[in-house]
Amino acid sequence: MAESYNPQAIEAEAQSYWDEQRTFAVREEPGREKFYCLSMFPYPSGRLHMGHVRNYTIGDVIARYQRMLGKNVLQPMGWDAFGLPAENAAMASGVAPAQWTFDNIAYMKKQLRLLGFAVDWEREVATCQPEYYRWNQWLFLRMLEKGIAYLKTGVVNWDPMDQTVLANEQVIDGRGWRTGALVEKREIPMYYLAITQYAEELLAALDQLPDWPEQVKLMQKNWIGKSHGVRIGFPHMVGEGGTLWVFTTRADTLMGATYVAVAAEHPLALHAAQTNPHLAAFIEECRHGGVTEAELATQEKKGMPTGLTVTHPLTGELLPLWVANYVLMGYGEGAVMAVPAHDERDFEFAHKFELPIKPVIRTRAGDETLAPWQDAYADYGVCINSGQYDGLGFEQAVDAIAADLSAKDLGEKKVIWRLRDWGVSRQRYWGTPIPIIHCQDCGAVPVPDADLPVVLPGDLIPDGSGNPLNKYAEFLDCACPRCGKPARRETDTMDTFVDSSWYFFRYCTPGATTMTDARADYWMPVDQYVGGIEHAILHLLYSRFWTKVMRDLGLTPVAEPFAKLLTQGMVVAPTFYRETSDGRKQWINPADVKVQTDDKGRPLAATLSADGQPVAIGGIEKMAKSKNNGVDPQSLIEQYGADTARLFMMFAAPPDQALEWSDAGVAGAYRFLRRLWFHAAEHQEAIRVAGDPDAAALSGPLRELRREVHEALRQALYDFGRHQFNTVVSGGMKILNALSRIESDGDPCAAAVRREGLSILLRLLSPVVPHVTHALWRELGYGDDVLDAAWPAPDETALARDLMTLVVQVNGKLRGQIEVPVSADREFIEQAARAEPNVWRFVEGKPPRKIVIVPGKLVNLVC
Ligand code: ANZ
Ligand code: ZN
Repeated sequence: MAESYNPQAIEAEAQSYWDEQRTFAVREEPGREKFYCLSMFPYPSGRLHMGHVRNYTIGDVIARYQRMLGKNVLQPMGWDAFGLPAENAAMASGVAPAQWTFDNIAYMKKQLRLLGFAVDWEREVATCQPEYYRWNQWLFLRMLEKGIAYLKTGVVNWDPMDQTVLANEQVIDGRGWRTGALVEKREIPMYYLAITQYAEELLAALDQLPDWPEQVKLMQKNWIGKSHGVRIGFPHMVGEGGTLWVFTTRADTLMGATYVAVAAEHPLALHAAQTNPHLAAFIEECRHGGVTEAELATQEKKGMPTGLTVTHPLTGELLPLWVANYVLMGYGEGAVMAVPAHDERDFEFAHKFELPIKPVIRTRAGDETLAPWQDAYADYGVCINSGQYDGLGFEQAVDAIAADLSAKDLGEKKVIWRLRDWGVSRQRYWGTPIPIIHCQDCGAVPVPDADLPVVLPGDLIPDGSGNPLNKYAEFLDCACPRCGKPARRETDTMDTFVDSSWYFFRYCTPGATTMTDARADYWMPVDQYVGGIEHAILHLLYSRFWTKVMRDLGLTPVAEPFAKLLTQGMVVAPTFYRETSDGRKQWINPADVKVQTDDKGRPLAATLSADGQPVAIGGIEKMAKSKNNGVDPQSLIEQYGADTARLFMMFAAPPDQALEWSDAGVAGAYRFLRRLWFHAAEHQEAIRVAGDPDAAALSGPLRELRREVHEALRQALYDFGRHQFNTVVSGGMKILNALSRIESDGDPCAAAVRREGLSILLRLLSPVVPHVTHALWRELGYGDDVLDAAWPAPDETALARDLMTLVVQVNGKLRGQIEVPVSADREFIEQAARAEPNVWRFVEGKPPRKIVIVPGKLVNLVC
């Protein structure tokens, strides 16, 4: 074999071996345990980044580990191929979105292949292919039939200059990204998927996902947002009179309500605006504000009185009615009873507009009567200033108040949800066409199944003025499926979250002529899903929902798509910058910087390599273009090879924690692989001819050394099971260190221990560094393919210790320690303890009065 480690040659050889053997192509094998290992598929942006490399390496290590355990492992890969960047690229460079996307896929696929992932590429899916998205359309039609998909008006961002709808990310500070024009809200008809019909199950089933991170489950839970509260009516005399309903989770604070506020779109606000131009202008202003909840929570509190009043349902007091920008039309009743003493937002608002603040809950400090109030007290406590409800705790007060309101027909307990139905219509080109045809006579008519897929033309070039499908007659013009008259095709496409909601089913059934088939019943659910925490809410929730819809349509027996979830940590790196003359930070790539460090490796100062002048050291941050602190995986692989990249990634941090980039760490990983190669090359001949170690015949250092190997193996196997790959790698390093201490190759016992030790090491590390272990497995004559080898198991006889260490005490004080054979009897231990020089000094040679022996632990001599 080659004397020196040549990763490029080794990796190319291993990869072509796997390709020729079709090593990772799998089929269903009923009766054999399967393992479906899935990493979140990438958006084909053009190049892999380090986050991808980390994600897919973690997934690959798990997949290969499970395969070594003997399971039938499916690890597929594909492309989340629809989305806005392809349209932007088309606009910027004139390359059609389909072309751009497939070019990127080809390039990134080459990069992925260089990393040696154990992927069954015969199952590759790109979501922009008609054979994939036709099933988005097909399931959408089934949802229409079941009333899960429906049409409703929704609010969109409208750029008045470009005459186009903008995606949320195209609105920057309230203005269109291209035109800079003030963005307006427009109401247009859109399709929604009734995910709220599944809210209860989506929430309850989280409890049946023990192998999901708690944090992710909590985020889903908050997003679904089940609120128990009371719907309370405030009678009013507006128009012909009526009742204004609010929703509150704090009915116990009803006696502290000092005003009532409605959303700008609320009918009472619109009514008041008819005779109040100021209010009308304010409502108009609110229409330009943010739409997301985060925007509403953080924006400055604005409001205006309507001049109207409503009646407190219990006291009969008249309360002023305000319009406030922090009240959402789409939540609860679109109206709140405001209790400034106990709600942050109401407090801020009341403070600003000098509305009364009335405390009705005892604070823990008992200081509620002290004015002026600094802040709302939002915790629970007993009622005060609340008449007959004084002294009641939260639940008692809510029950009593709800009962009294109910007697007047002005209240009832109610559960509401934060979760909204999923609006899937996008006024964008590069997505799945919504399979609807608009006919003047028949209205919105579903495309018949036989006419699916509605194929998206791939070569239109958007010019910025909206969806190019709107001007493309070949797509637009069609016949009404119902009456045959000329009709117009729907040009909205589906939210790209649809594409990622079921791709894991499609991987199971390549070539299927139905949405899914029995093969998916074998593979689903995904046993291990690996991906970024940024998808903890929407992608996972939509996938869970889509799967449940498929289940209800009889397409799968599976209710939850992902049995286990691992959310990997970020890849972070130091940042460096210089300030430009106008005070902006110019970020400098770490590769162009020389850093001086202290003896603990902490950075002291940095200079730009090009000019030797200092640069400022910024914080450690997520690798990103904006901070110019990324390292390109391609150059890493070219310099060191894929195994080094993989080894560094696995060794530097546990998968779920942040991984800090370190050039020294990468170089260290490379050195280890070189040492491993060198060790194997040096002892190749001896290993090839050596036999198996005879456990009984081993003694002394060789026996001890073999014990170390098996102990490291035992620990590493445990760490593999809990996905603690960094300590798996350090276990491998321990084994190599132990084997390096074997001196002689001439001694057959020594050669046997080395042979066994290296075979353990290669199998153990094969999931992490598959190429070098593949090559060495063959070179050392262990077999053809390390992937077919049995997963190593520690040998119990090797683990047994010859000697044990006992602590020796004199009168309970630690005075020394002794090593005795595990089989030593009491007398032997006593003699050894007394012979220990330090112990001898303390007992002064006198026989002790009593000797206590705790087996395996200590000896205490009582004098
Ligand atoms: C009175 C009150 C007193 C409230 C108090 C809180 C604290 P969750 O838990 O998220 O369901 N609210 C209700 N509808 C709203 C809307 N359309 N827009 C903005 N806020 C609204 O929150 C329920 C609480 O959010 C309700 O309870 C209401 O304020 C507010 F000391 O009512 B509360
Ligand atoms: Zn028609």
